[in-house]
Amino acid sequence: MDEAQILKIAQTLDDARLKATPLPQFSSFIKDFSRADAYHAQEEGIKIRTSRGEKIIGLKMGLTSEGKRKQMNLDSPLYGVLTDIMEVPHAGTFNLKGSIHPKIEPEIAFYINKDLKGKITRDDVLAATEYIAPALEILDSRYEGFKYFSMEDVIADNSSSSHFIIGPKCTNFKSLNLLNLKMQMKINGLVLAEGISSDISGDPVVSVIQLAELLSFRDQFIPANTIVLAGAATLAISLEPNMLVSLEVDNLEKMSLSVEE
Ligand code: 0L1
Ligand code: MG
Repeated sequence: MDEAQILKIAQTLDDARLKATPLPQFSSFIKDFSRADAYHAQEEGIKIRTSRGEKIIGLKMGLTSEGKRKQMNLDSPLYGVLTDIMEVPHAGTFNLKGSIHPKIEPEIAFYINKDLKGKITRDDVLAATEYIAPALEILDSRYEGFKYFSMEDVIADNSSSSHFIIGPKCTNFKSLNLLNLKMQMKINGLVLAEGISSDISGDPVVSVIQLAELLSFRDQFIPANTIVLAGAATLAISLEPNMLVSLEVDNLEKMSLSVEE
């Protein structure tokens, strides 16, 4: 695919996001849309956003749970980029205006304070982590129907990222078994999604290792001072007005978000 087509995809997705108007999937009419083209389009989309003044502050891993991959009929983890305006404060309010079909999912975030490049180990990730935190990711696909798209469509659409919320920080995470943290997301007090931290790629730390590896295929890395959303432990739930979403993760402080119209 040539540069002009890639820029057009990035621009079209950016317009769809700003106008909250969904699009048909590009892969339904472009036959040679490769994974490399898709990450290139994602990168161009982020350049459009940073040219307007947004700052890159993080990265997200997506499709990290087996259930989620089956739900979306997609085959492997992917990544996206987080900017400052995507962050909603913990215990704050998310306004649904401007979203197309938003969903929310429970995650664990890592704050990485040293560069992580290429093939890294679990110990490398832990040594580079300043804190972990419970996190909520709000997804919003810019495609019609929010399902059955190809990996390339999703990657170009910045892996369906919309907003994210980082809960209270935990700096003494080294004493925790990060494979065995129960995660419960409640909506208006009812548990609607429940999993365990190992539902995130077998181990949320492995998800960070996979992110460094995916980035290395594009000669990139996880830079110091980056928030990493390691991925969801459960399926995502559609957001509706007047929801109070809370997330409880074993040994971490509870977090919440109010949703309004
Ligand atoms: O963060 C995620 O797991 C989302 C990845 C993209 C698939 C989707 O839109 O649900
Ligand atoms: Mg996610």
